[in-house]
Amino acid sequence: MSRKITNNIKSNQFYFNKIRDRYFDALLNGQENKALASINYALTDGLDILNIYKKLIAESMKKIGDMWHNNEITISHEHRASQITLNILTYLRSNLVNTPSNAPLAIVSTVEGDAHIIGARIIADVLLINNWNVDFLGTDTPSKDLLKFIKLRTPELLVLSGTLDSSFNKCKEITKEIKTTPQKINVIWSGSGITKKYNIDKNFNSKNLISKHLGIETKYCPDFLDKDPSHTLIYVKNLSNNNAKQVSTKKLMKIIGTNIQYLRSNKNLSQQELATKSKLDRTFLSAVENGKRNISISALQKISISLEREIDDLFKPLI
Ligand code: B12
Repeated sequence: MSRKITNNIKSNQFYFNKIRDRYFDALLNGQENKALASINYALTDGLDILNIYKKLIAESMKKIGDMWHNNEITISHEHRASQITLNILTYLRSNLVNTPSNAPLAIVSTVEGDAHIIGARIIADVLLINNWNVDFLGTDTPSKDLLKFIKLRTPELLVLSGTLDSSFNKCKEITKEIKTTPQKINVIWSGSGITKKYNIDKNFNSKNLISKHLGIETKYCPDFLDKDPSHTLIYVKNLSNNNAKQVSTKKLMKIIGTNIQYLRSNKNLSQQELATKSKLDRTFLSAVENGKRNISISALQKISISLEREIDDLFKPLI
């Protein structure tokens, strides 16, 4: 495959599948160097980090899991693949994270009884890469101790990952405790134990929706629920935007950028596809999405038409 791939090819399923299969083969055969090489290949080609986590790493681990459950490989093969994946995550983290010391704090953990670390670790790393300080507690944190720790550390955000069906009740208990205290902590949960059981395939950004869907009293609900780390990241980015009383130009640029990114990803469009559709340059669109470039009304109009939304929709945080 040519190294000079275009953005269109990068968003192409064939391209993803090819690199994912290389990564998967390396995991299956215990070849850490090859696994790392395929991730570096994707990075050099400019594949964005969220897609590396979601499409290469998570999908490959799920494939390994299916083989284990079908008795095609042993649990030792699975353990080896999980360890290689954790090493790769450490490699990515050490290359991409440079969190400022005054960044807000998030606590990320799985719940009591749940030993599945990789989903939680991906979310922790996504937050770190996006300038959060993260206390990552790993797996199987006893609820009592977690609650004590939260009181001590007073984070802005608590992220719970639940992979087992039984994790749902643990998430519920912890959230109820937290929402009963005067501390104002945003709580988000996800993980396949919750999203599969409750059939969550879109984001739930209002407590009323979450309450209805999960059958939990609104005041004890998590603040956001989605299976996709990208949407969660957008929600998290908007946490500070939502608190703004008077919106500065800089904040408005951030809100507009985040909204465009959110609506684009909901339509499954790559940056290049949206830029082409709107007759704009991709690098310009990327800077706008990151809140780094001021955008003219005519360019905003083109984008809102491509996204099939009213232009006004782009000015207030959508999630
Ligand atoms: C690897 C694995 C293990 C390893 C874990 C190793 C480790 N260090 O993590 C080991 C061997 C320990 C294990 C044990 C068990 N496992 Co297991 N395991 C898996 C497997 C194969 C892969 C999990 C994984 O890492 N996936 C890759 C990650 C990246 O995906 P993910 O966790 O879904 O995370 C993604 C999203 O869900 C999301 N996400 C996750 N958390 C969060 C949080 C937020 C806020 C957001 C936004 C998103 C998000 O983002 C991630 C990236 O997209 C799955 C099979 C599968 N198809 O998933 C079974 C699976 C999870 N295991 C299962 C079971 C039943 C068990 C055992 C009970 C088996 C047994 N009989 O002993 C034990 C339980 C141990 C325990 N106490 O937890 C079941 C769970 C069924 C259920 N719903 O309850 C599964 C689904 C297998 C199956 N099909 O039955 N397991």
